[in-house]
Amino acid sequence: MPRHALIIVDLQNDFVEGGALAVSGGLELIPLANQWMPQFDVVIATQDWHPKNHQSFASQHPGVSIGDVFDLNGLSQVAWPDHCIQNSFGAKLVDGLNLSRINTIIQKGTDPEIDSYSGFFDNGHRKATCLADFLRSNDVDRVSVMGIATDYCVRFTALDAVTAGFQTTLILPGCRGVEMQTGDIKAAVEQMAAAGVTISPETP
Ligand code: VGL
Ligand code: ZN
Repeated sequence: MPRHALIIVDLQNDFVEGGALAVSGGLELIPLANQWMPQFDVVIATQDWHPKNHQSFASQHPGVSIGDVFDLNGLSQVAWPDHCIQNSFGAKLVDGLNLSRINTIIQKGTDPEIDSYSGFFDNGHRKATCLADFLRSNDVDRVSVMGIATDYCVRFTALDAVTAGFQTTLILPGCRGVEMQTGDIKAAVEQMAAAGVTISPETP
């Protein structure tokens, strides 16, 4: 029987209230994730997992400020505050998330020279993580995506999922975005819809 996976994107301390790159409403997703996990055959969590010299950090580039866009090894890169540094508190999955229901954790963003918003590939689509292989070897044909941030990691994870051939749903009430510019979240949702992602306003 083909199976349905829940992909929980980057529910980590640095992305929720009080974190280095806090996204408004992030903490609200913890009870939702816990409530929804039992309804899926397979549950995956992604984890942004940067070395402390990650080149997406504004701190690594004199003269670059947080939010600036610069060229990183040929790719357009947003400069972020230091966040999700490997083994730090900020990189931990949020307290209260029911880890016992999570089948595997996919770490990404480990190469200091390239960012990795998607749980499937780095931003240059140069290297794949284990996520697609994990899903296929578990007979998954459908994925539903929730988490942080709608306009960054959720967006690129859902786009890569649908491109990889998985029937992909975005659980809208389970997502929160950065909204660096007004309209970013709306544009991200429209891009996912145009790519074939089903946008669900309902809870699963
Ligand atoms: C993310 C910015 C930088 C995310 C990760 O999880 O959406 N955003 N790193
Ligand atoms: Zn990051």
